[in-house]
Amino acid sequence: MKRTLALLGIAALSMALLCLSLHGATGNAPAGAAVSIHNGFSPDAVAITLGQSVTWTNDDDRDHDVTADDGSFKSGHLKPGETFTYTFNKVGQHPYGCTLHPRERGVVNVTVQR
Ligand SMILES: [Cu+2]
Repeated sequence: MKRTLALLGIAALSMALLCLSLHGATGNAPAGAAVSIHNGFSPDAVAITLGQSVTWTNDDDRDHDVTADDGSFKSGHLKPGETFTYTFNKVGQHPYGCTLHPRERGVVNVTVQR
């Protein structure tokens, strides 16, 4: 009987630790980064970890777009107030720009989570 109680105790403890570790894992993974578009991208360089996403918001009074140099992501025309979110599943530097205004450039740096 005492043995059964002890085993139950260990089982409960294991469950608690599991919950704690799962909670910790999600706690370590913030949503990612946000970029405002207004006469260019601000900030023009953001750093995230693998699996996180970046959300761009057109805070300007004219259309813009977000287009990766390698074509891996493409927002299409973003009207004022519209947003575009992309989740990055590839490590490395992802340079992008606005095809409507070629001088507007940005980069997303994706690293492996530690
Ligand atoms: Cu633009």
